[in-house]
Amino acid sequence: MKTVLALGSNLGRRFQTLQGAVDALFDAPGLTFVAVSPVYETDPVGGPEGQRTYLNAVVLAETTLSPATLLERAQSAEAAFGRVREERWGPRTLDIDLIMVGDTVSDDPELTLPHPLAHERAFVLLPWSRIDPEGELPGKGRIADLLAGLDQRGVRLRPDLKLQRPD
Ligand code: PH2
Ligand code: MG
Ligand code: MG
Repeated sequence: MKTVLALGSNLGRRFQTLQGAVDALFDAPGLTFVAVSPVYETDPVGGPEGQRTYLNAVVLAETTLSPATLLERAQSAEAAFGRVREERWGPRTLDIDLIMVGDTVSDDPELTLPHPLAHERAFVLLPWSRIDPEGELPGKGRIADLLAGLDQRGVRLRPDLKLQRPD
């Protein structure tokens, strides 16, 4: 199945953390790397005033894992980078969100798929569109069409930062 994961960091060594997340995600069987997006510097959406900007990127992969197992993989990578779950939408060293897993549609509160906010987040859709221009969010439509309706001013390309494929 095709899967799309979104990475974000706004605490600590943000770029190094994103590269570490890419490496950690593919460190075990069941997930095969396809592409990683450019890195974007993005204004924080929600959360407390005055938090730092995020670095965001998107990873495209193929998987044989169930959504629940993929979520565990993502959460262990978050834990490896010192993520402490505190305030909702507050600052974090590393956030890894499952955006879609194949055509799975689920309203399980532990793992809603596709991600319930992805269709309105330019910091997810813009990086994603760069590596998967024909991509679609199951039940929501083509990412290019979704992006056309969004304000993208808070999402700025960082051409000086390039993530490498996993080692
Ligand atoms: N993640 C959030 C809340 N707000 N804002 C930006 N710019 N980037 C994020 O990754 C992000 C956010 C919750 O996970
Ligand atoms: Mg998130
Ligand atoms: Mg998350």
